[in-house]
Amino acid sequence: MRWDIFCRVIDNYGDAGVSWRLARALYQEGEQVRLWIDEPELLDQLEPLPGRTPVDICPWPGDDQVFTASEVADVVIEAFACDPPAAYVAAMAEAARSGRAPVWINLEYLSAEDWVGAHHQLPSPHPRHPLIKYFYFPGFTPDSGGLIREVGIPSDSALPEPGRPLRIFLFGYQQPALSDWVALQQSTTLAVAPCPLAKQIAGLAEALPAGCQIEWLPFVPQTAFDAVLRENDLLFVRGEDSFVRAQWAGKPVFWQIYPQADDAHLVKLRAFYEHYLDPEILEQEARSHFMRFILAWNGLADPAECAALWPEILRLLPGLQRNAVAWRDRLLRQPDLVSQLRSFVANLVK
Ligand code: TRH
Repeated sequence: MRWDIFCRVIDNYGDAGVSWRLARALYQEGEQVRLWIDEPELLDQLEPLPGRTPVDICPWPGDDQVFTASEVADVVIEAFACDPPAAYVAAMAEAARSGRAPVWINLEYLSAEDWVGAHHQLPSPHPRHPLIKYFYFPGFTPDSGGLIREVGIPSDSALPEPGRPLRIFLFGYQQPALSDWVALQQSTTLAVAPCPLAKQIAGLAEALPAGCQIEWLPFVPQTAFDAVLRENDLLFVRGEDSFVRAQWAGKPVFWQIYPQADDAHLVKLRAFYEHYLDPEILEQEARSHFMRFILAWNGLADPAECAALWPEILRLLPGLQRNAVAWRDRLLRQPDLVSQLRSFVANLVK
């Protein structure tokens, strides 16, 4: 089938990163994919030429661009409710009137909140056109749309042997807890990806404790990113896509969620860790320590908690590692987003 994915970049790499990963995964399943994106140059970083997956990349249509019904794809995905251009929607309506209505999907933000299952796949009829848009929610439970997952995710992952410095991967937004937390890092390598945290750490370099090494990582193509994550013991990630990849790596995930107005992200953050931290692996007290640490890391509690709780987090590492593997294995038992999406579409066009 022909698939058109529409993506508008709000900021950073997440919107492009998720859309590109989806485009690539659909292409690998033999689908014909076009990605319409307003900042196509981001793809030069996410998967540089030459050798890039041959998905058709189209710059976001200009206001004067016209579309005919025959140009409309069989499946239209708008990433994160970005709204395809009006001229394209008009062409979708024309296609629908001639009996060839495309399947229109709004691929929503990822959330572990309870309401996701009840809203996943809900139809929303267009107020003026003979079109239906379906909400598609990625998620962590069988009643959600699942997560993007490439085939052949390696299933090994263990804590470092005693004596080897801990390798901590850092990719995050600027935040107040960092300097006190860095000051506690003994026998640690901080593997720092290009991001605002890197700039913050560079400013602290003089004050680093002995035994804390910094490794400045380059921005690697998305296809190499998973392997970089797997080389580390603890994964401090952010946004949506790096957060999911860290879960596939089977290492403890410290999520810095994309901040929203009025601390709306607090609910999402808690909802995730309430699913992630397994009561059969981590005692109530351990889970509560971890939750307090992660809230502080996100600026949603006193930033001083990060340093205060770090020794406790280090003691919890064996449990956190078992938890990370159990969580990954649980997710692996659920169907991935692309297979679920293709079956959903196939059922609608039957
Ligand atoms: O860049 P982000 O902060 O993206 C955010 C979120 O997606 C948020 O939900 C969205 O609303 C906002 O953008 C607009 O974090 P994220 O999602 O982890 O995206 C980073 C992407 O960059 C991801 O696809 C992985 C990729 N990446 C690489 O490919 N190589 C690298 O070396 C690094 C550091 C990242």
